[in-house]
Amino acid sequence: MSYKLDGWQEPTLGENLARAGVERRDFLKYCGSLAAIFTVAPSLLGAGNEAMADEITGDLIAEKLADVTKPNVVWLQLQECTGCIESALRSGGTTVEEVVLNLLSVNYNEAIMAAAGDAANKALDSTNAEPHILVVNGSIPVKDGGIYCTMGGKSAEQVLRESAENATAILAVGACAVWGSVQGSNPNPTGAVGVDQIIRDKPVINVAGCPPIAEVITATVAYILTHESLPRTDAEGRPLFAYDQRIHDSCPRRPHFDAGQYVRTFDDEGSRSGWCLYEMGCKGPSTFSACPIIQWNLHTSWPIGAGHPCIGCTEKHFYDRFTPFYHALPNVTGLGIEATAETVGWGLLGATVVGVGLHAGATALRHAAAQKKGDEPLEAFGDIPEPAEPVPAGEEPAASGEEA
Ligand code: FSX
Repeated sequence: MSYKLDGWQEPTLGENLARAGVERRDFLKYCGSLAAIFTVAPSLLGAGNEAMADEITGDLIAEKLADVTKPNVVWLQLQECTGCIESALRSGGTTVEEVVLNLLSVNYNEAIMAAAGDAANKALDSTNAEPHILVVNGSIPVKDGGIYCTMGGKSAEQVLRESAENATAILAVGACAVWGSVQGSNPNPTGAVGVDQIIRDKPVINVAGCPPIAEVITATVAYILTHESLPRTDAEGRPLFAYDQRIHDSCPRRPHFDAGQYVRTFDDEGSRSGWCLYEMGCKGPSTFSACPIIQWNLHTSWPIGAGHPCIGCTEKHFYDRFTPFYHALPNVTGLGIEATAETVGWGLLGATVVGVGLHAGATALRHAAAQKKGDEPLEAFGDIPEPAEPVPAGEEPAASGEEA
């Protein structure tokens, strides 16, 4: 299925870049970073297609992106906090990224457009009448006739259905648009649901997170524009290039988990030494996202990097499943696979080296099995290593001997 839109308007991105005085070198650098995101998870290519990984280069993306002409976009803000569009608008600090965002002709967005009233409604109607990309932030309330979120006298559900009709690609951006998020949590007073619970006759790409990583939002858009197809997704509709890896497997605090070194209070010695946040409620062992790799604010930091446990916001119904956030996950699968490797892993897997690769492989198998069952359970896989005493600040914690 092709997602190339008829009637896209000139000029091309390449022409826009030239007019904006953006150097080709900077554009190539940006495209190189996109290529890196697309290949975060080479496994997304699937068996027999591994060679394609070499084809996803910055040069190729630059070539394709430069030829793209402005697609029209309807970007809806439904029940949400505007954090997602804040994230998207602050996706980078370079002129190139600004121009790439300007590549989209966002004809309707409640948060940033100047138009109001009838003019805004007309902009929405006229864009909806033609092929366009639909981006949705926020959940859709379906209780009580949808009265909890209305625009121009129409319910959010009605606006969504009308906007989806001629859409050639639909992106649900943020946990709210994907699963309903906090509003959709028990007792869900507004009957909040995600986009793919309303739009069932077209694929919906779920860019999960509260908010999603800015680069993942723009990379998903760039992927569609350059590939003229939708990215491959997991069972939850999330693009595999960004949601194929478990946070726990790439976490820089992982050696401390392996060594049984846990933070127990936010200001203890373990906290100051950067130990594992599992006992503080970290949901990294049950959460799939590229957070440790891409991070936020131009790779400045990320929640776990800043010393806060992951709350699992890229996972389905994370608020109902993962609260209280500061309680340790019960019987978490994967916790202790290293600790039990000597008693289980060696014999079971016949390996001579147990490291993250093996761990990730075991995780992938379990994840795939869980996906087949339709949901990702809170996992129960192994024993939790005995906690070690925190070391004083400034001293190196003992390493487990295994690579993170
Ligand atoms: Fe939800 Fe987004 Fe969290 Fe907020 O649009 S995913 S509450 S960051 O803003 O929808």
